[in-house]
Amino acid sequence: MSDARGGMDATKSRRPGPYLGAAVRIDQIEADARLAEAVLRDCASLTPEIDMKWDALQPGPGDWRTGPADGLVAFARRHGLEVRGHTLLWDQSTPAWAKARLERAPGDWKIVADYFQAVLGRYGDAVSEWDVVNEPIDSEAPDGLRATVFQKAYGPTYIERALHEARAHAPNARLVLNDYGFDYDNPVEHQRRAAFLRLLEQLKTSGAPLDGVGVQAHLDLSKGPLKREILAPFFTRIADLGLSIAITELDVKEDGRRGGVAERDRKVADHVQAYLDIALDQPSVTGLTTWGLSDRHSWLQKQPLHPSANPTGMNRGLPYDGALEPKPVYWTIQQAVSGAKGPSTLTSR
Ligand code: 9MR
Repeated sequence: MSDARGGMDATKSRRPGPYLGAAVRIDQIEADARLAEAVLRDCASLTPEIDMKWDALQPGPGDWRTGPADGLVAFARRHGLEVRGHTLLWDQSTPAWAKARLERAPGDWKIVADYFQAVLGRYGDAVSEWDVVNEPIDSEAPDGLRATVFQKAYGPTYIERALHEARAHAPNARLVLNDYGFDYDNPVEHQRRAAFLRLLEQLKTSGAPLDGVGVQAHLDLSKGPLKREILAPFFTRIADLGLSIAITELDVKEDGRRGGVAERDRKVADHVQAYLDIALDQPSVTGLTTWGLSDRHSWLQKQPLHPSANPTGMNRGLPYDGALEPKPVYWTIQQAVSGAKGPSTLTSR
């Protein structure tokens, strides 16, 4: 493995900075040489956007489809990149057959144990960090925990059990809980932060093998300014528990999508700058992953628009535009992570 912490150009680093990574799909990398070039130029870490989810790996009980995940892992290995394993347990990516079993036989842990054994057995050496549970928080639930199929089958201790199970099969990987909605100053996100911190404290107190957290950071220009007084203490509380923090799914949803492209791109870049100014001040932040590289592949293109938004064209919330040209936010991210100063300093890894 390369030194992931060196980022794209370690010689320009202000300090050994956090790694830079992106969510990718191997079919898109293979189909598009410019995307592959961008991945290799910018990334020290890859997250499979889809291919390591349970419904992708095992759509039927005996039906394993590991081709794409194997391909991604092989690509990462070939180029000395880290892989973030995303994700072992996520309600939304649990295949229907597994959900049915969990509902039929609540309390029977074997289905999770078998799945972890198979996946961690296959990818254990290749993956440095696992999102063991994805999106466990629900601000509206009385205990702050989402009523997932796992919560219903096993009760709230499913998270702790999942961490122990993961540790048994992946002794060296960093084990992480990953969630969204921690970024803004509004009542829902305030409750989400509080519920997440409560969960982390409980897990540390009970001795669960939790190494870090993933803060997704799906930013949204309509949700108002990012506030240091809100975000910095949140990161500090996590760090004080001895946990590392990875920013795992950074992107920006635009609000109006109106005005010229330059103006829109500046707003996106300024928002990310504000976020990274706060987040990267926290030394426990180990890495920064964007949820895709090019707007062309962004999940946000399929999301409902804000009511006032211009319905034509793309959301411009990732480092590269739809034609794989870097935008201002690309340089904001490069500079924040590695100290690079602008287009003239772009160098290959
Ligand atoms: O971007 C991903 C999209 O292409 C998939 O259809 C979807 C379901 O697998 O997952 C999206 O990624 C999500 C990630 O796994 C967890 N956090 C929210 C991301 C955006 O929905």
